[in-house]
Amino acid sequence: MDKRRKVRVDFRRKTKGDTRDKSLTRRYAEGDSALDDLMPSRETGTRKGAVTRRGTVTAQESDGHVETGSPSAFVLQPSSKDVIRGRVVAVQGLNCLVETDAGQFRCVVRQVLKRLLIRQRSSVVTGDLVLVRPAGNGAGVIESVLPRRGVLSREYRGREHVLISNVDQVLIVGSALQPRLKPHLIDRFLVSAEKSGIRAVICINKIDLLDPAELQPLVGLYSQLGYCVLLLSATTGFGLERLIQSLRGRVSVLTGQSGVGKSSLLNAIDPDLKLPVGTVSEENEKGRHTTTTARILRFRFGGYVADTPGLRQFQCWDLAREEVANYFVEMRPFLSHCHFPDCLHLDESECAVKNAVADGWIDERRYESYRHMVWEEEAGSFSGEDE
Ligand SMILES: Nc1nc2c(ncn2[C@@H]2O[C@H](COP(=O)(O)OP(=O)(O)O)[C@@H](O)[C@H]2O)c(=O)[nH]1
Ligand SMILES: [Mg+2]
Ligand SMILES: [Zn+2]
Repeated sequence: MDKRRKVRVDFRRKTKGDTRDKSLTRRYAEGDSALDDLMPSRETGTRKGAVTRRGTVTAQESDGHVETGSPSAFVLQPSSKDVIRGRVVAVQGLNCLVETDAGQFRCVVRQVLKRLLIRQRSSVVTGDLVLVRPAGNGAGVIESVLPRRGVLSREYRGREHVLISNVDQVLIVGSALQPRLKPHLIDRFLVSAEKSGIRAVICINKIDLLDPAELQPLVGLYSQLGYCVLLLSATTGFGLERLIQSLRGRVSVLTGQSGVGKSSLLNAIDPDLKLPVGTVSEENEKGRHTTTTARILRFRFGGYVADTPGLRQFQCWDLAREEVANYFVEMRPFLSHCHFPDCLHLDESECAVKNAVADGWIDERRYESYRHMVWEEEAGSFSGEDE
């Protein structure tokens, strides 16, 4: 009896539909406009709340071969030559705010493009590079979406939903103390970055709270793996020049636990941003009534940063445990040398990865991170937040 119930729980966990899903559903029920574009309701022109599970499945079948994240097909011939290239910096319901060299435009999406996107179960998202036809008075029409790269997405009912596109890099932010550094969390974010094919920069803030020499082993390890590591202090200004250099001219996403100082760092390098600091913003991110629309903010020194609570938990939505090892860069050279081709590098015999750990080629703590991730993946509870 007991045994049966256990099996059923595991199965449900595996199929996901867990916390993230619930919060999406709740926010959707509360009319969160940011979620409009994640929802299939536009398809039939039905109003919010009219989405049925059945509808989702039907559409999936007819268009099953089209991936949400495969955008090259979005490019339509513009209807006229008077189009300007721009970047979508915010999406609100049916409107997109597009920044161009000729200023900002409040845009709607051209009908024919909208229909094409709907058929592909996609929509214009923040970060998209688009061609805009100005319509006077700061209004415009989006004629095409240029091919995307560096897409961040999350899972919703087993499907990928793009949150933001054309991301150049993710800054994985931790703090030296308060809260103390969590290398396992860094490793998870690194795996997500590797899988998304997005450059990762490791930032350790609040370096003013301890002797930087204490972090040397960790900094050495990640540097050796090829990751850029920045030691920072939003309070004293230490390292901020290098941070600016790494953000300038790129689209960046910051990820990391609450309280590590992400907002403080951004305010310190660009006071115009005026982001809320401290527990208040933490509350907001979890709260019900704040806007969760993805937007990207422009730095005064050039470049953009995404300001989206949902992106805080930057993680993979469809990571299989068999592929985790591929995203630990130092394991790659050994993977083809295991005795079993489907080796998970856990308890198998003649495992080249475990041998490499024993011989000191692979850091033991990193290997522990790997084991944890594979176990969690098995339990279906991979989570980048909290621990
Ligand atoms: N000592 C110290 N405290 C910092 C530093 N950066 C931020 N803090 C504090 O850490 C807390 C959380 O900062 P916040 O920017 O809101 O973190 P976020 O949740 O990651 O955006 C605030 O009380 C900040 O004043 C730093 O470099 N050194
Ligand atoms: Mg913050
Ligand atoms: Zn192995």
